[in-house]
Amino acid sequence: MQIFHNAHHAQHAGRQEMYRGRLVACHEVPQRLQHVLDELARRPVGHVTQPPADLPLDVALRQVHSADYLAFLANAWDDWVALDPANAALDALPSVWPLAARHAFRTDTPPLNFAARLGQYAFDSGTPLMAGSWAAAQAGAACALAAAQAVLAGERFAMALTRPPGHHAGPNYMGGYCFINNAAVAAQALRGGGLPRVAVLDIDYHHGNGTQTIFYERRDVLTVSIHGDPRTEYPFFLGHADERGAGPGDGFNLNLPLPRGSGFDVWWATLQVALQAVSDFAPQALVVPLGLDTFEGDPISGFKLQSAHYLQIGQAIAQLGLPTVLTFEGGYAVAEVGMNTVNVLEGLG
Ligand code: Q9C
Ligand code: ZN
Repeated sequence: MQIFHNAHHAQHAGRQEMYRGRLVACHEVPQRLQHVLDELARRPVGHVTQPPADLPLDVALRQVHSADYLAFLANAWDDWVALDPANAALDALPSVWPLAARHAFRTDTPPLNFAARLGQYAFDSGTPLMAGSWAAAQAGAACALAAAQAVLAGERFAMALTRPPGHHAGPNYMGGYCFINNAAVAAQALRGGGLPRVAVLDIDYHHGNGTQTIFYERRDVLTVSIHGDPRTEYPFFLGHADERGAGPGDGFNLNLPLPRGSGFDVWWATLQVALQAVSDFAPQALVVPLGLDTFEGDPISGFKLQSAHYLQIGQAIAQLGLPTVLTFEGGYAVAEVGMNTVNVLEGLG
C-alpha cells in the first residue's frame, strides 16, 4: 500500500486546549505521527512517500469547504497577530460564539473583529490555531487527495498519514483538533474520479460530525460512524442514531453510538452492522477515517479495545474487497498509537 506522509505536520503543534475551565496541554501532538512512522520503519507494511507537488488542491478543498471558511483559515494567523502584536506568542483560541438560538445571533453581517470571526468558524475552544496550522492542514489534505488518486489508479489501499486530523471539520468550521476534512477530500476525489458511489466508515472514538454534515444531503456518499454516545461523549451535539440524512440523502447516513465503557465484543458486533450497511450500498470505493482513540489506554476516550484487536479490524475492512483510502484521525495514547495503527495496516493484508 501507498502511505502518503505529511512532511509539514509539525508546523501545527498547539500548546494548550481549553478543558472544563482551564487550559491543559494539547493531546493532539506531533509525536503521534512520529510514533507511526517509527513503527512503519520497524514493520514496513507499506511504501511511505509524499504527495506530488502538482495536485489540484484548491479545487479539491473548495468541493468540501466553503470559500469564506478557506479564506478565513488562510488569513487567520495574520489576522490574529494584527488583533494584537503580542498574540504572535500565543495560539489562537475562540472565546465567543454565535450560539444558535431564538432570534439568533447573526452571521450574515460578518464581524470585522477577529476574535468574533474565530468564534464564527470554530465550534470549540479545544482546537488551537497557530502560525503553521494552515500550511500543515493543506499539506495533509494533499496527502488525502494523493491517496484517493492512488486508489483511482488501481492501488487497493492507500493512507493519508497526516495530522492535524480532519473528521470534525465541517463545510465552514473547524473544531475537535481538525481544520480540513481529509476524509471528505478523499471521498469527494474518488467521486470526481468517476466512481458512482463511495462509502465512509468512521471508526474514530468520536462521531465524525464534519464528514456527516458535508455529505448529509447526498446519496452518492454513504456515511457510517461507530462512536461514543454523544449524550455523554464529544462532540455532544451530533451523532445520534436518528440522524439518517436529509432530502436526497435520506437513508444515507448511519450512526451507531455505543455507551462509554464499551468493550471489543459489543464494538465488533456493531462493526458487523456497519460493514453490512457498506456492503448493501455497493460502493466502488471506501474511505476509513481511522481513529485509534478506541484503545483502552486512550486518555480522553471511553472504549476498551486492545492492541491485538486492531489486526482483526484491518482484516474485516479488507474483507469488504473494496479499494480503500484510510485517513489518520484521533488516538492519544501516544506511546501505543504507532503499534495500533500499523496493526490495522498489517491486518489489511
Ligand atoms: N480535553 C479527534 O479525535 N476534546 N478529536 C475532548 C479532552 C475534544 C477529538 C476533551 C476531543 C476531540 C480527531
Ligand atoms: Zn477521536
